[in-house]
Amino acid sequence: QRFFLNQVVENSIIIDDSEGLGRLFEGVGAISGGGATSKLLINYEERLRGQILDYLFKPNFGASLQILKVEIGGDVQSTDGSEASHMHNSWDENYHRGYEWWLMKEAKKRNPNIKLYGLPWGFPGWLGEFTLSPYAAPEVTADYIIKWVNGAKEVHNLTIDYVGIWNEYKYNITYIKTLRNMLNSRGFKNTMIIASDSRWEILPDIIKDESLADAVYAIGVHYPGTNSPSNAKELGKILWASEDYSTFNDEVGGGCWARTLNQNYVNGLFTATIAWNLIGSYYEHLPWFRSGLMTAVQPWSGHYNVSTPIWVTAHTTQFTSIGWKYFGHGNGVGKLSKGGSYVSLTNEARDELTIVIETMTHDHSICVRPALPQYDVYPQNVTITLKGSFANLPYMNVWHSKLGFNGSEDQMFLKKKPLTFKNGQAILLLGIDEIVTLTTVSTGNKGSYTQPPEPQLFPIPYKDNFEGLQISQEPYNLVPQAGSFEAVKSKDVSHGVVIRQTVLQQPIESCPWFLKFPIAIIGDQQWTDMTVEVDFEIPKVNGTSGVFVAARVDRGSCPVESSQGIFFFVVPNSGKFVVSNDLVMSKVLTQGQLTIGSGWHKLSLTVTRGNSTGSVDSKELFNIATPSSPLHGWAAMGTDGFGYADFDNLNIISAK
Ligand code: 147
Repeated sequence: QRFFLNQVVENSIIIDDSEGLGRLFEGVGAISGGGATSKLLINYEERLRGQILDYLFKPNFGASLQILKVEIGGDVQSTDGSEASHMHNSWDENYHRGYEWWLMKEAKKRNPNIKLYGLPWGFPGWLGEFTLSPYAAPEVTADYIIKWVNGAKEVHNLTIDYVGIWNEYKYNITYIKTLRNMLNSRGFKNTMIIASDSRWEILPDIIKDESLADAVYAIGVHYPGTNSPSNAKELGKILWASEDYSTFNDEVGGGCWARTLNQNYVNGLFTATIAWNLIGSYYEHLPWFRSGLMTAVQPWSGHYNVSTPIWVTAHTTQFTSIGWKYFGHGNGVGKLSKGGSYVSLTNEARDELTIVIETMTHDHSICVRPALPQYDVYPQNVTITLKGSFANLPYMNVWHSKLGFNGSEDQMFLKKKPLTFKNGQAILLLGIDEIVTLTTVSTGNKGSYTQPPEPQLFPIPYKDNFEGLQISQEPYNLVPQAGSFEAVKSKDVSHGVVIRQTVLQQPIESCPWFLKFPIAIIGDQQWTDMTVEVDFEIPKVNGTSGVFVAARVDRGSCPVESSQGIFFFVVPNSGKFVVSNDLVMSKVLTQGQLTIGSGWHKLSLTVTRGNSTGSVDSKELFNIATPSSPLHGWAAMGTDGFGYADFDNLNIISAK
């Protein structure tokens, strides 16, 4: 009842469609990728994975997302790992790699109306004819992207609604126009281009180049801080916040997301907002831990967390559809006089109305970027006046959230008593850090499942012979940070399914530097002592010069190239082994001669507080004092530069 007190009228919201409406609403979405953000999700047991997917995609259950944006894997490190390209090489085409296909199908299964959007973070090296620019041969890159769009359709029956250019990198006008023309001529007229998934760089080009403007469906801007320059608004071109949020998903994260979702339209006229990321399913100590709408990082225990941004999202998504329209500014869209904001939306028939109000305070809604100028919010009474099509509404359904701070509990997405209107008016008492949805829509629902299992440490001993994997899939729990690792059938029947590092040449990176050592990490970044073994074979054709197994690998993401740890390399090409304190072998601890034949061999590394030993095929090659740093890190395996190498029987015998 505390919402409906009759107190002094301080503030008013007028909802009126009689002078026309504002822009078309194009949805709230989230990103899987950029990169490997959903990596651990697919390893969850079916039942729990289904629950998580319901919280994300199932209409009238949780976040009920309207857009799913995924990475078009490019074999490059793209934040929390690297995602596989559908064309590692010009002569290769495969639409069964990675987890984005699976994820898109799971999303569509739950919500056939969800829109799909693909964006590359980087590209395999053969594109651009080895110039390390994807724009050197625009038709080749456009063909590569369209092959992905076509693979989605042919292999998975997925319609890709939107494609982007190159995440957070330069666009190229010729390329954009080429992509548009080729999409049209190859039967994908309805696949729209969003550009340029960076900041506002493309705006002046769109203003002065009409044919570029025609090629681009919407200007997609990252982290706009809810604002658009006036020439962007005046242009009338569709504006999207095509990447936003990226904030730790506690209460402040929820506040950031609530303020962003409303004010992206109120201040910036953005009509779609897409969160990075969908689900934080990557190991702790990789960057941006818990910066997803929810978190699921323990496939081995089944533990996951449904976080505040899920319910914040529901406040908009459960009561709107793509194709609804916002009301005009001052007629249902605006700022509250005591702080906070409101947006109103209606469907085409104008027989549904949804109003979303947020009163996030400054300190409780700071996002990771950009800086948020100071402002104040106070508790306030708001008079809501309905005019036009909705003047005679008798009542509206009320959904309420209050983010909990200073020891008070979150109250998320709770259905309250309906708000009754008398003569088209009602009064709402708003506290701070609240979200209220007033709506004629009656299908809202807070879905729930019983508590997931308790968290557990990574299970040791850990053995994987990879026999359980579908061909082309990535190994479970092994997270590529550079290169691409996938299941292939070994020529040697006794090895069955093995894991191959598949990248043959330098990809066009998303990182500010080149990553030259394919590496996949596994386990727990806090591990100090461990014994790790893996079998390997280096194929004769396109083989790498060497392979390694490692312990205490202390970092991932782009800095993985400078990671420290204990790396045990076997380099048959030069007839030696090398033990190095870093991945790039600049800090050699010991080395020696080693002659091994072709075929399978076993590599084994044991690191303890005192000493470290390593063997090949059970023959000890070194026993050295363990270097003083780093003190802990993941286990890892990988290759000495690009080229094929096959791995089997990964065995983490002990680790703590
Ligand atoms: C974004 C990436 O696109 C995402 O993949 C993810 O890494 C995210 C993490 O916050 O960051 O890239 C950005 C890079 C720089 C800025 C914004 C986003 N920036 O400088 O404002």
